[in-house]
This record gives sequence, C-alpha cells and structure tokens, in this order.
Amino acid sequence: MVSEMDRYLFDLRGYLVLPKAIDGDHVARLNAGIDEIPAMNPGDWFGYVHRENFEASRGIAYQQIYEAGAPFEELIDHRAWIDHVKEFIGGEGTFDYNHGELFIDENFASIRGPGGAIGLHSGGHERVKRTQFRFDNGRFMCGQINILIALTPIGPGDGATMVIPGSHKSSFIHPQFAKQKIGDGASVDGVEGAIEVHLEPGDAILFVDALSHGSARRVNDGDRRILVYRYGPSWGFFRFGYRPSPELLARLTPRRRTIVWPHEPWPREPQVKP
Ligand SMILES: O=C(O)CCC(=O)C(=O)O
Repeated sequence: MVSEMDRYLFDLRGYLVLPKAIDGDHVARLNAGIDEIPAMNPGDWFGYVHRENFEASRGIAYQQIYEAGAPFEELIDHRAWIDHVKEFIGGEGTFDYNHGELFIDENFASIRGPGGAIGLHSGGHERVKRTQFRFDNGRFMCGQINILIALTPIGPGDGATMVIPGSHKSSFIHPQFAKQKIGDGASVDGVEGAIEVHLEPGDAILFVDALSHGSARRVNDGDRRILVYRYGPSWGFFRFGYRPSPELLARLTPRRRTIVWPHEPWPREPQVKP
C-alpha cells in the first residue's frame, strides 16, 4: 500500500526509507547466496553472475544478481515495494504499459570495504529521460526507481548511501558537483546538502535515480553489503549488455518473468483471424 505520506515525501524528497522491507531470514539467505560466489577477478563470470569491471574504489559489484538463486528472485516483485515502484513509474493504461508492468534494467550486489565510496552523481538538472522524475496530470511517470537494500548494518563510518533530498527537481548543478567524480576514489563526504541514510539489515531505500546520490567513504572495518534493483517502464532495456539466462526465465513465476523479460517477441507468422 502506498500511503498519502509516502506520496508526499517521495514527491518532496525523491526517496523513501522502507524499514524492515526484508525479514531477517531473507537477509540471511541473501547473505549466504553472496557468500557462495567465489573470489573472482573483475570481468569474470560465476554462472550468469558477472563481476563488474569498474574502478576498484567502488568495491566489488556482482551484476545480474537475480541469477544467484531463489532469495534474489523473490526480490523481483517483493511486496514491500512493488506497489510503490508501479505507482512511481506509472504508465498503467497508457502506451508505457504495452509489454507488462515494469522492467528491471540493472540489478547487482555491491560489497565495499574500508576506503571504498562512490562519488556524487545524477540530479534534476541533467534532465535525463531514463532516470527522470515526473509528475503530470495527477500521476507519477518516473523513468527509473531504484530499490537499494542493506544486507549489513549501515551507520556512521560504514560508507552509507548519501542523497541530496529534493535534488531530483533541481534546476542547477550542485556547485561542488563539477569537482566530484563518480569513481577514482571520490565520495559524497562534505558535499553541502547531502545526508547519510543509515539502515539496518533488511531496510531499503526507494529513490528516483534523478536524485543526486552517491556514498560516504567507508572508514570502519569489514564490508558494507547492499543490493540494488533498478526498475523502469516495460519498454525499457538493459543498461549494460546483460540478458536473463534461459534457465532463469524457465523457473520464474509468470509475473517475475515479465518484469525480467517483457520483450518476448510475437510469433513471426502473421496471425490470421478466422
Ligand atoms: O553505493 C551506494 O551507496 C550508492 C549506490 C548508487 O550510487 C546507485 O545505486 O546508483
């Protein structure tokens, strides 16, 4: 259920915190699933899970994590957020809805140790179609809603996700933005207006990607673990060159299958009506 307060705060701030979105047992199963992934070099594959090859300062990212088993599949249409995501992406009853409800264009686990961070990126000033915030004709029509789930406690010093509340509507680039880089060791620490979002394991942040965001630098020992699932309209396509495996598509429920792959082609032969 999306409450009036959820709508108000999402519109105002560009994000919501969903406390206890995932229960403790599910968090344990997700962590166990990540533990099963062997150490890999950047660019390597474990089954259909790929270790991303980006700057080391951003930590380890396992792309296509929904391929890593049932606990990750259960997140695709999780009841804690699926109604929110549908409402904020919007499009029901319009041309945005031709192939299904939604599409996940990227999903990954991020594991980040001491020293790791990601710089400030995105913001309303960019007017990027894919990540845009929109509210028109009495309804939300956003381009991309992210669900970021904590699998470890994320408090002070843990490298929390940082957001600039309201920046999804900003007309101006943040004056410190030009000096920020997404990688190469940048972090959001010290950026005016940015706040850390502290989470317990199982809590989630829902945010429109147009919101300026990134993370603080982790200074504490140990790793921060999060999952990110990015949802958009069903006509969207993958951010990177990944595709769901035939095995995943075969075992998903019909609803999850259409969210993962709403692009099933129609039969080639013209359908002749009797
Ligand atoms: O690592 C984080 O906390 C932020 C994640 C992020 O930048 C993103 O999902 O786009």
